[in-house]
Amino acid sequence: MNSPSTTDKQTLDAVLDGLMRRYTERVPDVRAVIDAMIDAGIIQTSDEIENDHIAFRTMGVPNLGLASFEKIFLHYGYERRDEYNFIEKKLSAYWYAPPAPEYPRIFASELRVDELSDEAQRIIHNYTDTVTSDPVDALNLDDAEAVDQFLHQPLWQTPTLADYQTLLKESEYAAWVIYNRYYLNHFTISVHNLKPGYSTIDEFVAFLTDRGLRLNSAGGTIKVSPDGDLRQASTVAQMIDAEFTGGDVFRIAGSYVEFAERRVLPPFRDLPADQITRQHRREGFETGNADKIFESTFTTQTGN
Ligand code: OOG
Ligand code: NI
Repeated sequence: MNSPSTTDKQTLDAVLDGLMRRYTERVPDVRAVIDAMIDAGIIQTSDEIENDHIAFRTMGVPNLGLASFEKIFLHYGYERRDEYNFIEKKLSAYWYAPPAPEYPRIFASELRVDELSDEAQRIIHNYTDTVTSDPVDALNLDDAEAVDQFLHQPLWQTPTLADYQTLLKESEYAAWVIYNRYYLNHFTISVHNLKPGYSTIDEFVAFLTDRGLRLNSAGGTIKVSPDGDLRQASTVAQMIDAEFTGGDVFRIAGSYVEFAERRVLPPFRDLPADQITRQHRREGFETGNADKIFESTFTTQTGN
């Protein structure tokens, strides 16, 4: 890990705050989960929550996609790590390690647009072709306000409902990105450091279910990596009233909340609990888990 300068940290803090603020406003489940945790005495304030990772989705076309998007966080000292491939969903993803352990990891994915049908490609390019140079190159990445604006601005024209629905039939991911763009897709509550009774994903999922939260059931509620050490669950995305070009308003999937348990790796299992830190636990992500977590925004889960 390289150590970021104080100014880089201040900029990153401000960018992350801006993302979390808008995300909390548009995803009522964030507040619902935090309030339930406070009510149950698991935490006193939301500051105690450890954010395992945040996630973004991108459109893989020239001037956009991961090659453009990742420059923002690489600038703040994030480092690109493993690649993941989702053949059926036509997605590629990487995770990025943070510049210091108090920051969340990033999971960022990209739709391989050139693998879609001609019609879907035509629709996507109709919007994205208006971006004729990499917009991140034009950004002053040391200006937190400019970056915050960028992440929440329309990168292309708001789609029509007809285009959204055509994309939805072929790629739910494409439909999500054409409307939601770089809005934070989810943040992730680490459960393994919570107090006894809530520190395994099974216990935490039981708690959430008890409190009436609706969880993604694709492939089973709890997604477990083959090594058994990365265990994840997520809420079903909340619906937002989206306004389309032409004035149509339609309820579409917004963002969701994820929960992760990273188990202590076999060589460190005998270490006393107070000596366990992030580097003793399972790192990275898992294709099989992620494949199902993507579906948190899909109509098969939202039911809309
Ligand atoms: C990302 C889904 C994958 C994880 O932790 O494996 C994921 C998305 O829905 O964009 O978040
Ligand atoms: Ni995730």
